[in-house]
Amino acid sequence: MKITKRPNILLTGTPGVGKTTLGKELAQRTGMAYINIGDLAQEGQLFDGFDEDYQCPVLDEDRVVDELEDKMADGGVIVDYHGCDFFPERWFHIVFVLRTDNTNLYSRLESRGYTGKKLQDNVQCEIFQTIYEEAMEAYKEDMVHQLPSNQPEDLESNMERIVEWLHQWVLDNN
Ligand code: DAT
Repeated sequence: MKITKRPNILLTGTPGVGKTTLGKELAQRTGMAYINIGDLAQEGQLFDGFDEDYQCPVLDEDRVVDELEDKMADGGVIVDYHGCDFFPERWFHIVFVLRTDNTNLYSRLESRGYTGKKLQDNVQCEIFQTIYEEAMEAYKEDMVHQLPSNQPEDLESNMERIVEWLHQWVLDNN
């Protein structure tokens, strides 16, 4: 039996930009596996200490990488996380950084219950394009693509764009 090779996709960007929404929908449409790193860490308690500033546990990056290594080697995985520089570069065939306008992001995070410093810092993270720059440093520049994620139409067009890229990748690599 011939097994079709499939790529791994990284969805990254500031919290609230729509990674989970896009990732889950994409997984449903393509049959790829969807992995939310936050959920994975929660389930496996892959934490190392506690961040007093943000009142949240700190991700144990090494254990996350160990946990995922075998699955990533098989391909066909969509990874969702608001950071991207601790994953092995070789894992991914393409990296999408979702981007959301500030006012839009502000209200999304506010309705998620973020307040004060946490809210301000996350909006600033988007304004300073922190994750985009992190991605451009961690991966080959031509692998990194920004996707606008402001309105429902963006979700649809991003999905179409990724599905099209995926089909082409599968044709080229099998
Ligand atoms: P993330 O996983 O990046 O934290 P999310 O998928 O949980 O983000 O989305 C945050 C909120 O924004 C959620 O209420 C759904 C909404 N949202 C996501 N994508 C959107 C889009 N393209 N247009 C409008 N709202 C969107």
